[in-house]
Order: sequence, then structure tokens, then C-alpha cells
Amino acid sequence: MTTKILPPRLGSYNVAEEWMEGETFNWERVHPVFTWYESGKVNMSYECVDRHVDEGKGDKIALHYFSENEEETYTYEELQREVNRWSNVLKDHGVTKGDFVFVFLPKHPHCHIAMLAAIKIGAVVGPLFEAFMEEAVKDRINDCEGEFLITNSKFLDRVNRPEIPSLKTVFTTDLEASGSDISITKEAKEADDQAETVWVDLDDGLNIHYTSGSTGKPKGIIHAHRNMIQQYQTGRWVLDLKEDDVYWCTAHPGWVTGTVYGVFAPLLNGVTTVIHGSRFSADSWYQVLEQAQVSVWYSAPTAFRMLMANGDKTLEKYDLSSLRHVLSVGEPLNPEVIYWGEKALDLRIHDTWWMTETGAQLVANLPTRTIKPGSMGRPIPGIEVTVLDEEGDELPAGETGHLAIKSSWPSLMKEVWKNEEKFKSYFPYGEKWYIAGDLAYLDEEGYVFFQGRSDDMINSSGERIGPFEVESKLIEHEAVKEVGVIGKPDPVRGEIVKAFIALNEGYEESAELLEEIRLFVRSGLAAHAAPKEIEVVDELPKTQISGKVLRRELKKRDKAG
Ligand code: 6R9
Repeated sequence: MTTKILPPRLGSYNVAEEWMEGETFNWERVHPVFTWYESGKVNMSYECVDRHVDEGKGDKIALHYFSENEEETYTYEELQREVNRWSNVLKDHGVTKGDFVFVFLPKHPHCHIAMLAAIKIGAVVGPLFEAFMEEAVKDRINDCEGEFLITNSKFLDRVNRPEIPSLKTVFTTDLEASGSDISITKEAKEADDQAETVWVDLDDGLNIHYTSGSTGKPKGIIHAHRNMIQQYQTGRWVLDLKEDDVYWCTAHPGWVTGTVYGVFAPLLNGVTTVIHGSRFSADSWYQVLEQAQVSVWYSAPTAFRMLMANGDKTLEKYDLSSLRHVLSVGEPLNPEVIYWGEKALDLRIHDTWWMTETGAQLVANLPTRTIKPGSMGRPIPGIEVTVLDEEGDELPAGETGHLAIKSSWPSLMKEVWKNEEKFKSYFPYGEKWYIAGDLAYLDEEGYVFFQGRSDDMINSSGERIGPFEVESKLIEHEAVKEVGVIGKPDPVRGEIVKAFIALNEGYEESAELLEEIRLFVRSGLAAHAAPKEIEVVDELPKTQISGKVLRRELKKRDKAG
């Protein structure tokens, strides 16, 4: 396919009015937007909710929730009162500044409220992905010895309490709680709708998200309140959020995108956020876009590919004329998808690039820039990007190497929980350059072309999956002797998880056994981590010295076979 470039479309964009291409940009320019600029005191929850009420925008719709049979809205003032009530309940039960509060809830206003309530009283919120199973939940809470969890009775089945000894208090969103658990919704009804904001420092902890690495268990990436500088500003310039926008980010807050661009950025910008509770189907998604009159939509390549594969027939049933700006994140955005967007939606799909660790977007196609399909765009104002070789020297345009970002920027992670060494590993060539772990090249104009990961990480439907975590689970199965897990290219999901296994003596390969093994991972870790393909081999290729499974070799074999 020949790639054709897509020039910007006419429109009045925030970034065009506030910044000139080529002009240097200092993040300090953003500081006066926030209350702390004068008071010196900061709280993300205050800036997301209370500030808008204080500024007279309390009647504006903050959240618009849809599911199959429910629809619910909260104005900023209603959201404020609810957040206050919940934060009072949390406080009454001992949550204080710096405590970890895990939130394990489906896409629902309760999830937003729980997060904002915990943050309001200075706690560090840990949103857990809704698809996590027992093991994934346990590992994360145990890693930071979390004492508090907000969940519901349905998800509680996946919380193995005896194995999470630090867990002191479980709040559920059901009106009746069992045993010593606390119904946060019931107590909130009785609680005061006024609450004190706990003011913290810009550098104090705000949220924790676990990301998979290629070795070891997932690492806890901790972010600070200062992130709001970049999250607000990218919401304004990259998402182009304006006062009257209705904005929908399809990600669950358990993925960093769902927290940063599903909760914080839209609320910081004072727009209406759509929350959609049901599972993906082309019909239900188009229906949300139509019914909620979504104007700005942030989703992922897998979703766009599924809509594309669904065909135009479904699309034609809906009126999507409210839509004006569409963005994508999480995995490579195929040029075909961009061309589909042009045809089907009559809009450009704007790719954006960032990571859990970076806290906000760094490379993007701004609405005012030409899109080169196949490229993620260029660094946003205030960000400098280059490509380094193995020695840490900058490479010329066109040559692939390690994608590097000049440090620092406002939303860079604060720390890796209890793992200073891991934090340092992002800066192998010194403090100047943050190394993303992605391979890329730049063209003459500075457009960034993603070329893959430099490690063994798997990216399936935008989900970062560490092969090690899947391997560790597989090896627990009694039939499995040895295992190696890789990402296999897939037209819809980007990659799928593929496992190579050697069986223990006494076990024979059969469809039933492989299905049992797959379900073992599915029910232990998460559906997206379960191998879609399992291949039984006699032996796995290993390194001579350390006996590590050679995933690269497995990849090669997989291609050849
Ligand atoms: C926000 C998020 C980060 C990794 C990143 C890269 C991949 C993200 C991408 C992309 C190609 C894009 N990635 N955006 N690859 N094009 N536009 O995704 O965070 O889950 O931590 O993943 O995802 O490999 O290093 P996270």
C-alpha cells in the first residue's frame, strides 16, 4: 500500500491559538491554571472536581454513564458531594495520607468516585483492571502491602483474602456488605457531603499502576500530583478538549490510559466524560457515540480494527455527526485503520504515544499537524525525543534504535515502588535520556516511526503482557515441565500470547489438556494473558550459561513453522 499523508483539517484548535509550531514551550507556562499556583497547596481531586464548582460550573454534567439498561448523570456539584461523602467514609475507617487504596470496580461512576475520594484525602489510589483474576489482584496488593480495597460483591470472588494478609478493610459498593466489610454506598448516604481536602505537595504520591516487565513480577509505577500539569495540557492540546465537549475514553482505569485520560485529563479540563459499562460490540459502541453525542473520542487500534472488520452496514445505522476529534493509543495504528477512519468517520484518527511510566502523552499527532500514516506523530510541545544506538549515541534520521526522551517532564513517574534499581534501568546512558524500551526511527522532519519493543514484552490489544508472568502461571500446572511465552503477530489484536510447553512425564498432548491449561491461566491471571495458542514441544531452546529460555529463538521458529 502506498501511504498518503493527511494534512490537518480546518478547525479552531486550542493548540493553534495558544502555541506556534517551532516555538519553545516551558511547562511552567501551565502552572497559573491551577489553584496551587497561588496557594502552594495541591490536590488532584480538588482540581478535577471542586475547582469547577468554585468557579461556578457546578451545574455542568461531569459524568454521563451508560450500560445496557441504565443511564445516569452527575453534575460537577453532584460529583463533588458524592466524592465528599465517600471520602468521609474512608476517613472514618482510618484511611490517611499516603495509604494505598486499591479500587477494583467495573467501568461505572463508582469507580471514578472511589478514586477521587481516596485522592481527596491524600491516599495513593491503585486502580485494578476489571479483568484481573485472583493471582493478579493478590500480587499487586501484596507488593505494596495494601490495607484498603474498594470493590463490589461480584469482584470480591477474585480477592483471596487469606493470601493478602495486609488487607485490613474491604469496602463494597453494594448496599449490603457481609461480615466485617463496609458498605461504602450505605455509609455514604449518611455521611456529610462537605469534606476537607487534604493538601499535599506536588511530589506526593497520587496513583500506582503495575506494569509488566520482561522479567520478574509486575512493577508498581508511582505517580505524583504534579502530573496534572501535563495531563491537563495534553487534554487541552492533544485531545483538544473544549468547554462544551462530550468526551469518551474507552479504557478502564486499571489501564493507565483509563486513569489519566479517562478520569483526570477530562475532569481537569471541565468537560463531560462518558462512561460506558458494557462489553465491546460495534452496535453498542456506535450507539454510545450517537446517544451521548460524543465529540472527542479516545480509543485503541484493536477497537478500531474490530469496528472496521464489522463493516459499514452497522455504521450506517448511526448518526455520528457530533464526533469531531478521534485519537488512538496503546499499540501501532495501522495505516489501513487511518484510511478507514477517513472514509467511514470522515475524520483523521490521531495516534498518540506514551507509557505507564511517562504519565502522559509525549509523542502525538496534534490536530494542527500533517499525519503520516505509519508514524505516531512528533514530540508534543515541551518534549524532546531522539533515537540512540547501543552505546547511547544519537542516530541520524532513518536509523532504528532505542527511542529516548530527554528528561525530565512533569508527569514522569516518581518512583518504582521499592525498586530503585528498576527506576535507574530506564536511564542506562545517564540522567539525560529516558529509555522507553521501544525501538523506533525518526524521519527528517522528526516524525517517530515505531518499530517494536526492544524486550520480550507482548502487546495484545494494547495490553502490555509480561511473558514471565504468564510463564510463571503455566509452570504451576502439574502437566507443564517447561515453558516459553512469546507474542505472535495477529491482524486484529496486534499480537496474541503464544505458549510453547514441554510436558511432564505421564502427560499426553490432547485438546482437552491444552484447553485445561489455557483456562488455568485465564482463571488465575486474566483473560487477556491466557495463551490463545499452545504448542507442545519436546524441549525448549535455552541459553548455555544461565539456562534462560530463548524467547527470541521461539519467535524465529514460530515464523519459520
Ligand atoms: C499508554 C500505554 C506502553 C507501551 C509502549 C509501546 C506501546 C503505546 C503506542 C504504542 C505503538 C503507539 N505503545 N502507544 N506502540 N504506537 N501509539 O499504552 O501504556 O500500557 O504502559 O504501554 O505500549 O510499546 O512502550 P502502557
